Amino acid sequence: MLALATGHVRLRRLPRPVPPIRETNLRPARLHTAKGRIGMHSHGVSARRAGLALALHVVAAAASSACAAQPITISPSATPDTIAGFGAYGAAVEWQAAGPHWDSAFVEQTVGGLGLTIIRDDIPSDFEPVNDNGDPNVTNMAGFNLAGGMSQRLAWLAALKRAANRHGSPLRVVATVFSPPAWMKTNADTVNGGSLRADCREEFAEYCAVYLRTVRDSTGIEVYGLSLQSEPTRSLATASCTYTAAVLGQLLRTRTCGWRLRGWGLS
Ligand SMILES: [Ca+2]
Ligand SMILES: [Ca+2]
Repeated sequence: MLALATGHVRLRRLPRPVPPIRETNLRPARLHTAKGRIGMHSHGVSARRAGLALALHVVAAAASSACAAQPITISPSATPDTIAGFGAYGAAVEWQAAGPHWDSAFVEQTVGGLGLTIIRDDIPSDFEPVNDNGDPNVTNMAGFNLAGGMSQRLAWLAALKRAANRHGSPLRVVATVFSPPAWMKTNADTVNGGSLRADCREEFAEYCAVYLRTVRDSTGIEVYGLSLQSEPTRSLATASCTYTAAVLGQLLRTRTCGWRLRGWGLS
């Protein structure tokens, strides 16, 4: 696995055999395509794919970078590590912006062209805009918002899965919470940090579990992994929520999602 924590990435076709690829000066990456760009996160890089050889070149970062350059050499002929896949986060347009966020050409480009096998989605904060009912153990689907951002995500994930099937590729979906719904938080907002209310942990579990079940039932995708919070120590002007290590540990040990998902036939 190669963690692309830093660097701008540019793709180009290479003649075979693919020479070693050298990457330097890694910075927060954007993967640019003809249809848009995709934020890069810690995912593996597959430098070769049937009929298509791709190389990732990191454009030299600004000299003012606070991170010391750490050259990495990748040799496609040696496989000391298992590469789990090649992944990215987001669609052609950021979910927070006005859509449309993707089209069939973009999906084909990412799955068929780039060989994407891992995708990260975030659970929209407006998925449960108000509490569905007073019982986190009984779900009222009428209280969940399947329109708007969620409908676009579901259509996009379904299109990714169809493309992966067409190309005979695996597809792993990982989900992340950027912020619980505002009504679950101490600051009653999805932005500017705040924390999950202690009395809403079971409600939060319901919110996550219903998302996972909805994705499965709508697209056939069983989400591979769930992150309960992206960047849990950072309060941002964008969607965010802060946790101490102790509280996040308590949340993990609380009856969060696992017990409910097993009851719904999810693992
Ligand atoms: Ca609820
Ligand atoms: Ca409920």
